[in-house]
Amino acid sequence: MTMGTALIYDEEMTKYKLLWVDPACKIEVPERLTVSHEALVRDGLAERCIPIPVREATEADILLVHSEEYLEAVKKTPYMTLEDLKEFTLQYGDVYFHPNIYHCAKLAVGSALQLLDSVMTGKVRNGMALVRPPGHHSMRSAASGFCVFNNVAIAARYAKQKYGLKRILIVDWDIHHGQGVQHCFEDDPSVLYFSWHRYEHQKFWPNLRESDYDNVGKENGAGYNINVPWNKVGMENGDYLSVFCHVLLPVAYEFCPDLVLVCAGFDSAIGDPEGEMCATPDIFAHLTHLLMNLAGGKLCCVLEGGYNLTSLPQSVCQTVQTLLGDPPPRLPSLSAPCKSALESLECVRSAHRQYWSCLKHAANLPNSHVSTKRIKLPGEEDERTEMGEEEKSTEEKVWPEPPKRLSPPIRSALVLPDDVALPDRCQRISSPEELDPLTLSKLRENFLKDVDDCDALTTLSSIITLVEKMEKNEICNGLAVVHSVTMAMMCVVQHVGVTLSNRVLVVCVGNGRVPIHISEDGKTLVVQISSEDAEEQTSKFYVPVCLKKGCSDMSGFIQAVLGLLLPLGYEYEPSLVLLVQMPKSGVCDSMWQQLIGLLQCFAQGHTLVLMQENEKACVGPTASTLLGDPAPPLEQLQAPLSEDVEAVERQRRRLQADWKLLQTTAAAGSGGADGR
Ligand code: Q9C
Ligand code: ZN
Repeated sequence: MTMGTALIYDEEMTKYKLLWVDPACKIEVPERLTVSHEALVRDGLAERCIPIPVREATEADILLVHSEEYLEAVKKTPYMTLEDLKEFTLQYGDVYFHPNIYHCAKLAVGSALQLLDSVMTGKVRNGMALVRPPGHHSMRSAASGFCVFNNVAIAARYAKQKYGLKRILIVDWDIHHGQGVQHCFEDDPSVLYFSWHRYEHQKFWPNLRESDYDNVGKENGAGYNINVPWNKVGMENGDYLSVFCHVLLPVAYEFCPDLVLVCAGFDSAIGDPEGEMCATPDIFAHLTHLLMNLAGGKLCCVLEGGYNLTSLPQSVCQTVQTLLGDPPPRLPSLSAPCKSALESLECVRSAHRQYWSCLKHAANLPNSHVSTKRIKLPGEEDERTEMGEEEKSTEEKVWPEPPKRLSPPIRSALVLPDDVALPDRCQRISSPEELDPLTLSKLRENFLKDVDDCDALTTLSSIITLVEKMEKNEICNGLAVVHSVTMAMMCVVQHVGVTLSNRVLVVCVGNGRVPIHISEDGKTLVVQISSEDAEEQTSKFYVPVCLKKGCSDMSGFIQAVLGLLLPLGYEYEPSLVLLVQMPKSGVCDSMWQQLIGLLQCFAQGHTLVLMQENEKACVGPTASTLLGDPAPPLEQLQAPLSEDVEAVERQRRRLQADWKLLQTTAAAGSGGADGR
């Protein structure tokens, strides 16, 4: 198993700057890199990474994407006078040149390639390259938007050429549209490009018609370019997560990439003068985590934008700490997606429904009242803000610094029968710590009154010990292999409910009655994926998903996980996740591992897995994923059965009034319930 996170940084890339007055370019400063790197050092993250040296890209590398004429022109810039540089700069938009920028641009490309090589040769699992200049705006023959060479586009071409990769996913979470990347791969089905970007009906830079949602790619590449235009500023965490759950992740799992590259711009974070969005730095922990189990964990993040010198380093730290394997922090009080975000979501899903089987059930045409192209009528109100333009741009946003993410001393602890060997790197809980007499007698009374089984009591007590240590953050997660998962499930839910004002997300995989009283107090939210029809249920806290072939059907299963379970979990915000594998569930190891990996985005990674004694073969894979190893990739998925798609959709529609993150359209009345 390849582990480790690469960090690529070289001070040399801070050694160029704007030499004249240009308001459009003054935000792109060397300090962007120094503050980011210093924050990684200060938080003890840099020392946990594997440092990889930069290199200069070769001409052959650069020519993978750029024209010879352009390379020759840029090559001359180190020898130009200030006047020549200004003049040279003028032919491009929102970019500046400096005598040292050509050198830095070669290092930026070389950094991306060093990162890629380290990941592809198995030296590290994943990594981050802190580079200047950024890349995603530069075109075959043009600099643009602070970018000289297209670092990530070159890396993708290089990966195809050198390693023969068949499918590469590029996720561009920078707040600008990476039109250079889009253009490079628009007819190429082997590179799936996803970008969200501030658009405002084409009023925002780079003001291109082809940045809109209906630009889906050309020829063989049709369907492999996904644009999510934001038509309002102020988008929040819930808006970003909604697009991940309902567009990017389903398509990404269907695409099944060999490698994921991220155009990691942090101008999409709060406080950024360009983006003017309101997502907090800790959202990047989640965006990163959600991508970390694709492609067997091969994930390369390359810095693009990010101009607020407070939110940028915070966002970089969140990203790198997650790459290192620490579970993401809790995201309290997520807001529902706003109406404008839902309009964009609806349009994107509709534009792509003919290309992706996971989106086949999406609304065919956006609601007639929805048009992201519509130009605002005079006098029509802006729903997001009543402030005038000047006021808006001068007001400084404030947000709390993300709290330090403290990892518990023990990552994974197991409660196992004596005849099951303890997997490496785990701790066994064999003798429960002394439980208080009240807990013990309750255990006896509730669960063991007719079983005179001293082993069972020890097991249940050990599980309680494990849960208590998770609550105290002494242990991150755990696995218990038990004689009866139903009894253990009851025991945990009762115990947690009694001791704290907690919420438990119970995820049941497989058939069988869930022995939990569903009350409307919200102490538990149960999601069960099975082949049994339980749809007469009406509680918002019990979500049965019935798949025709049960949990052995990967396409239906992943659809339910991404489109239902993830948004529900984010909105519910549990303090503990209880994942139960019911007897004879039929779930295959790789799907099970993907599920465990994804669930670690909740409750600071506090997941307790329960499995039945006769599933011993699954202990190793389960423990590995709990420890943070990447889940093996699912093979390319078949189209899900239409019955299954409908079953997932029925639950989504039933619940979307109560759980706003399940919304995928801006249909009248469904969006903006809180006025957003
Ligand atoms: N309001 C990247 O983030 N436009 N480039 C500036 C001033 C140019 C951004 C206009 C923005 C380029 C990599
Ligand atoms: Zn940007």
